[in-house]
Amino acid sequence: MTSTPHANFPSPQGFPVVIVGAGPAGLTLGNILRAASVDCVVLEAESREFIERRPRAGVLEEWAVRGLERHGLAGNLLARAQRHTRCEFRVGGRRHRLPYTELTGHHHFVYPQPLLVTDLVREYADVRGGDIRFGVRDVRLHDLDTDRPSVSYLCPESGERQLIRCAFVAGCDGARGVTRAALPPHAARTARHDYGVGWLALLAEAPPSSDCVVFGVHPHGFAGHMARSPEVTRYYLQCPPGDDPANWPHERVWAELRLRLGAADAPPLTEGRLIEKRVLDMHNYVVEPMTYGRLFLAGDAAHLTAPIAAKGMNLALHDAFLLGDALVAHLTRGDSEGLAGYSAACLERVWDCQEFSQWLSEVYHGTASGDPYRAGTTLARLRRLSDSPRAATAFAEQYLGITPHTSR
Ligand code: RFL
Repeated sequence: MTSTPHANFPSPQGFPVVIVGAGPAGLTLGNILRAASVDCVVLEAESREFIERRPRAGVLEEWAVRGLERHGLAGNLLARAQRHTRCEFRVGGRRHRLPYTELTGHHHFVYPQPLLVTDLVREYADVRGGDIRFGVRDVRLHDLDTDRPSVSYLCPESGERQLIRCAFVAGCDGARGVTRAALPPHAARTARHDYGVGWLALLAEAPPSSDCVVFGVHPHGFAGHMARSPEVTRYYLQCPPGDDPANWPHERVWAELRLRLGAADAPPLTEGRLIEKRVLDMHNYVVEPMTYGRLFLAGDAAHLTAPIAAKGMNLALHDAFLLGDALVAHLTRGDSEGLAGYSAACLERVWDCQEFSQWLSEVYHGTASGDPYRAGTTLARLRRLSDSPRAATAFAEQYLGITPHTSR
């Protein structure tokens, strides 16, 4: 994959930066480069319609939204996103509300990922005139360890291999992309963690049943409720890893959600048609360093955080901000400090989120583990969150992504 291209390519093109992948990371990076008049091309395997509809994340941290705003990318988001100020744990039939905005002064924004991607594509391609090629096949990276790398792909229209010469390659192609595999094993280490549980991820055509995110901690397993829009709500149900969604017909889903999210004086769940039903195995990985030669990974390509703590898209944006600023500094002013420190700067926040995700996973899954020791420590954690304002504030800071470097 990092080979020298030997084929006889029709007149190779040249761009300072090739971005592989048009998710939140790649599109944000492309927009930052275009705003600084740094030319780039985005290569995306799917169609524009597909990426603008793909449902995924919804919870954005305030610092990430401020970062988008700084780069002129948050207009629609600020006008349309909901602001969330608290979350709620339901345990043993009781509700405990954690007012994180009251504790920290910060809040979450809820804005579905497809809307953000739609905004970012429009701004990049239609407003800033950026080059984006959809439906590309078989992307390959070449000569990454030289100062003249290149990227090739099969053109969907002609079926011919096209070559683009560049100075830098940004690997923003997510968890199932190809750029991560271009890091030779001797040059990078991948740390992995498997939580050993699955989540049935559901989207229901139903208005939210609460004004905040709800975490149900139940001996049957975790259940989650997250608003996405006034019409659509995301729910999660813990299930065995690799479970078949067909094992979860409509009636079983709603019966388990009612049970696991049930609490005295909680309003009943508003039920609706299930428009997405898929099983996610909860596992994480981190690639260190996130760079090799002229390749810089960003977002899920470099690190996966299962949706336990709603961190993945936020981290993807963090990487894109840092990489965008670093590439602009290097390519317009010859300042290479940002590129040299890129991986280390990203990984600080990444590991912070990994640690929080691991902690929260135990809160979600401990009581259903069948292990009375884990169940006991889980309940102790939950009691501390509800009894100690200091513990609640520490939780809130991690949940909102507030770090000593938040303003970066
Ligand atoms: P993406 O969004 O996966 O985009 C990668 C893009 O690369 C394309 N691609 C290729 N293009 C060219 N050549 C190839 N060989 C290619 N291979 C792939 C893909 O088509 C795609 O367009 O990665 P990026 O930009 O790093 O963004 C990461 C986020 O999408 C991800 O972390 C979040 O969705 C995770 N996540 C959440 N994150 C949050 O911060 N808050 C949340 O509330 C939240 N909820 C979630 C989530 C992820 C979920 N799933 C489905 C795993 C909820 C769920 C259910």
